[in-house]
Amino acid sequence: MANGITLALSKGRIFEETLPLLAAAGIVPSENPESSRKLIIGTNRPEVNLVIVRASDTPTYVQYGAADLGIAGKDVLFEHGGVGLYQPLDLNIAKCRMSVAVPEGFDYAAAVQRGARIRVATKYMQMAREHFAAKGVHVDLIKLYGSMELAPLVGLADAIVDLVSTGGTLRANKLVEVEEIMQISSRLVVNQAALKLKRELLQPVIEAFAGAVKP
Ligand code: PRT
Ligand code: MG
Repeated sequence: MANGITLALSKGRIFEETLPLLAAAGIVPSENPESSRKLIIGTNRPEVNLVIVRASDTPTYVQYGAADLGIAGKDVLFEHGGVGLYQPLDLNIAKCRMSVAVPEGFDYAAAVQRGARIRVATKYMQMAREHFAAKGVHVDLIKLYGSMELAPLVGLADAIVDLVSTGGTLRANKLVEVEEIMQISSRLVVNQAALKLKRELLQPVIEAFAGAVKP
């Protein structure tokens, strides 16, 4: 794939919401990763391939040049740190927010007020650490890899830091949002070396994406 370009995408919401952007760049995937088990997917353009990766792995593939470009959530980019990545565009897709949530009965404001140590379960250690440090709130962070909503229900944590979109998952587990940390959307990330070496292939894709971004 040295002569072409490789785009790293995760399946699910990012893949679905990227399809119209790809179409604007004249790129149509030959298979749907949801039904295919292939991890390398061709397109209508012989020089463009897609690689299907875990959402949190996208920045790593692009950082090391295994993919020339990719699409990743701000949450994922924040945890990765962004080393080696050029981030030319906010694509305004896969939107949600990073928030602090607690069980319905827990008085978060009072706990913060009296300077209690709060136990917080999250997959987003970097984001949580910086948020609470900036507020001067003492926390013990507990790293989880998923189903954060369960942690306060079984006494593992007082609070969680997680992504919220409709709020349905929080409601279903009797949790309430008490603080929004930041608005999240997905960005286009490009390998810095590839941008120089493959500019004539990458630049038109970046420009087509820019023209197709919805406000
Ligand atoms: O596979 P891996 O664990 O590495 O990643 P992932 O499961 O986070 O991937 P995926 O495909 O689910 O999410 C990819 C990106 O979509 C994330 O990095 C976010 O930037 C973005 N995104 C947008 C979301 C959501 N909305 C979202 N609602 N990612 C996750 N959620 C989850 C959230 O964690 C919670 O469990 O959905 C649940 C809440 O949804 P509501 O609608 O009930 O509030
Ligand atoms: Mg998920």
